[in-house]
Amino acid sequence: MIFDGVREKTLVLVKPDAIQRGLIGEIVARFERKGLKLVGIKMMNLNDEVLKEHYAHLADKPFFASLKNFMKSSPVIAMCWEGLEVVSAVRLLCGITKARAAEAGSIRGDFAMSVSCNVVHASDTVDNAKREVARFFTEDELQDYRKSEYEHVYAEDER
Ligand code: IDP
Ligand code: MG
Repeated sequence: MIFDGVREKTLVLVKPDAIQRGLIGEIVARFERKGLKLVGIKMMNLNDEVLKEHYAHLADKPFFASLKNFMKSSPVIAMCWEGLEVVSAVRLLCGITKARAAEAGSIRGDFAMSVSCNVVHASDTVDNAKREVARFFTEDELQDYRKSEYEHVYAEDER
């Protein structure tokens, strides 16, 4: 039996800079090798409507228009990853917003130099993750399956 904590979900976007630089595989591999479970993935074009919602907390910033243009400059990969405390685990894997100051070993720390072009988006809280997963995926786009490696990724009392 898998307990509900292991089913926590988070949203990750592979941003246009990473698509252009051929980093999709590298980024997906970071989450896979951590032991996370991929439950949804698709390539999509973002529009102003979804970006206004997604980046509502930045709407009054001077860089908001250029952020939207950047996020519309090519398709993105939207992914939903699942695991125990996955929201905070994925934020740690991604590193801080300003990529050139992000910790070496993190995705932004290893692959990016910019504040804006920082290769990935990851949900920042459990509540926002719920909203963001629902924004980018319908229920039937999210898979429910058994991952056999879980018995090695988690201890008995964690899964
Ligand atoms: P986060 O992506 O690390 O959660 P947020 O503050 O939520 O950071 O900002 C969302 C995105 O907006 C960032 O990832 C980055 O692409 C862009 N952004 C944030 N701050 C700046 C800035 O000062 N200049 C330009 N772009 C920014
Ligand atoms: Mg954010």
